[in-house]
Amino acid sequence: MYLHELETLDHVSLRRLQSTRLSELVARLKAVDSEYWAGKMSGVGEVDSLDDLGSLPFTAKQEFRDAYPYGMLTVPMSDVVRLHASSGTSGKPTIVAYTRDDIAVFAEVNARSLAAAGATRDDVVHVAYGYGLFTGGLGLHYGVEELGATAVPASGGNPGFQVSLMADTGATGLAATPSFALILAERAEEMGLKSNIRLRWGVHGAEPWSEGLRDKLEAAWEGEYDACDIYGLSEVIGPGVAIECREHKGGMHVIEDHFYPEIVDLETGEPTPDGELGELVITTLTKQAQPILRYRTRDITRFLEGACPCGRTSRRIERLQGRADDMLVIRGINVYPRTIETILMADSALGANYAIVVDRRSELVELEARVEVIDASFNDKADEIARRLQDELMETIRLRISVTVGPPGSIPRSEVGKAKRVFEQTSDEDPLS
Ligand code: DLL
Repeated sequence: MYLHELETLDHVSLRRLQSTRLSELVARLKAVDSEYWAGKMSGVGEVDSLDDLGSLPFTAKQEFRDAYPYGMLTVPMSDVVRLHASSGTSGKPTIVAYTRDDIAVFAEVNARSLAAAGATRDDVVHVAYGYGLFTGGLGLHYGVEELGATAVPASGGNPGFQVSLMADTGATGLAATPSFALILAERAEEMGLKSNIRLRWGVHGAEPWSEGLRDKLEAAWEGEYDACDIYGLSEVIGPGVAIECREHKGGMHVIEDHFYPEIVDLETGEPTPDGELGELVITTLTKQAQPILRYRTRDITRFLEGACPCGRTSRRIERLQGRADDMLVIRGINVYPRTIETILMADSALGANYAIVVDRRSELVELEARVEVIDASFNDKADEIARRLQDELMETIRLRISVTVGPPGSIPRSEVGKAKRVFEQTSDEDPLS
């Protein structure tokens, strides 16, 4: 563990620490002289402990757009040492700012995350998240350095070159989206370099992925490879908000001495009963430049019960179901792309790449799942596999989803940024072409 004492704090001490940090934060925010914060904090009374959290207002993504670029700052620009941005789906990006202390926290939470996944100072860590405005590359990079391991700032793209580099530098850890980690594994296989690369662990996140994809990833990198889920979002800090430990994969520890989590009902905003699915809401307890109160992440998950064998005492959340905004409503049935992925990836005859096509050419919207077989020996079984998957999808989701099974390599891969899995079809042109 990177910060053993803090990460194993008993419940009462952790809550006391969180309460102190929250009340200090609220007192500070009330004194900020800006239009945004005056509006946000008007009507907020005393906050002495976490018990008062529910009296604080939520924050929505739209507020970043309205306050663009600097309206949410709580410090003068002379204290800001870095900006990141997340590309919005439309319009202006979301700008996020960091003081020197924020950068130190960003490095700390990523060092803690890497250590949870199994990293030590002896690791050579291949960082293949994009460097730049995206928080993934620099966030993990600073975490690797903070831990004292060796960072290789490879960034995204150019998988052939990256695979050679991993073999040459002796990479033992990999930080990459799950989809890019798979592309690297495929390329290493094609180039005959698989046995020259001895990865022990990976931290994979920034996009939804399933248990089936984990199995395929761990099988692809062979040996002792632990593929751990890492969660984060730029509005809160970037990667390092929650991390799976290698001792008990199946849920992520929220780094809750910095990021206080709630799970609320999407519609009402009320806390969901323990263990039920809802929207993750996060309050930053220590951010300086741009703290955020009760941020509605739109990410759907639930709290997991029980102690974790790794000894960390922070609460755990389940692997994300997806974003509320990504939910498809097809003929009255709600379905998250990740639910479809879970069924597809459980099939051992299939490779790990897939696409979902939402066919909107007629009033009656149709869904199609496109997959590829894992190797050419399955090519002549395509029809049988398609029928099997259609039945399973029908049984689980209660929706007729047509399945098209292609040869290995038939689904396009995205080599930079987050994998695109869902494609809209509105004309006769193939949306994947
Ligand atoms: O994706 C930060 C990050 C970088 C996380 C590297 C993990 C690793 P944004 O670009 O702001 O930040 O996107 C945040 O991505 O609200 C989720 O919807 C999604 N997301 C992030 N991690 C996961 C994950 C980075 N482990 C948005 N599983 C979030 C599923 C994830 N979705």
